[in-house]
Amino acid sequence: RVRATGHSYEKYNKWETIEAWTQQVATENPALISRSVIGTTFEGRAIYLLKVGKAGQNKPAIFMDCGFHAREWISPAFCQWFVREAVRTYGQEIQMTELLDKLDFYVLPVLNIDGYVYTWTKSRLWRKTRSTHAGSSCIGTDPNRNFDAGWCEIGASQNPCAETYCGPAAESEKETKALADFIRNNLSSIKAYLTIHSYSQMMIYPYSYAYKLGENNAELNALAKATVKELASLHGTKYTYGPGATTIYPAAGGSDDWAYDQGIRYSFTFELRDTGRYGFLLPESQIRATCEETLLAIKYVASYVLEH
Ligand code: ING
Ligand code: ZN
Repeated sequence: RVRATGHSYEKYNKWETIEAWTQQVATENPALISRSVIGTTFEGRAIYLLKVGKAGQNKPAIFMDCGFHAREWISPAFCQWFVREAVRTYGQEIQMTELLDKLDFYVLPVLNIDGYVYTWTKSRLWRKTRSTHAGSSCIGTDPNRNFDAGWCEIGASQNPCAETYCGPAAESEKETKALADFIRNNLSSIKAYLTIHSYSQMMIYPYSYAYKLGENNAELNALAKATVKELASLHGTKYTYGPGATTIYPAAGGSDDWAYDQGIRYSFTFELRDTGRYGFLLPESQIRATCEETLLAIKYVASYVLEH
């Protein structure tokens, strides 16, 4: 037998396993985790959100999502790892204890669940959602071109058959609408927005939808520089960093730009390992090291946000 069907933090888990894990990790850690459903996907699956932190009044929050793009399997693996490390090290490690005492992390383990399921069952390199479009037999919208931030102006396609299809309208996808609604409804508490993708080892900040810089660009640049240094301290993994349009490519409709324009001043896209040797097919043997180094980066950003 290849493997039991149980959950493992060092394996890629199929959706049903991740779904059961969200229930179990919340039930087993009631003092630190609560689970909610923020919406349903095109195919009707529940979109779960874990609130991770010690109970308290008026706490600031950091929102982090994984699994925008179906084939980027290391991304959901990291959200699971982060939650495990939060509950494992709370009360043991000074930094994580302080973070969870003073702020809440909203962790969305998989946004594009339908796409993720499709990569497990039909086509490993699928990227988009699985929604249908009137007048086309092509399937799916790129969730990271579907936000109302220069929507479909650059680096996105109006062709439903394209990998970067922006959708028929901003927030046309049930998944992106659910995420945007949650953030809009919690804007007073959310201080940072972090979205986890792969691959290329980059830390990206606004803007991607235009060649312009955010109001606190110098601060974001300095924070990114210090964060990638922290990340590299563990295994020497080198990240580049900068505004999206000039660092990776111009692309409108991304969630980081949208969150930033909502007033969330710390908004980052992380592109995890690797730089192309395995690409989206990052071996399971690299999950541990990738998640360990990324955890350092996320904790570094969170501690910075807490102080500012
Ligand atoms: N990269 C991102 C993408 O959606 C990106 C890059 C980041 C675009 C931020 C726009 C805004 O294309 C991957 N690998 O998905
Ligand atoms: Zn991606």
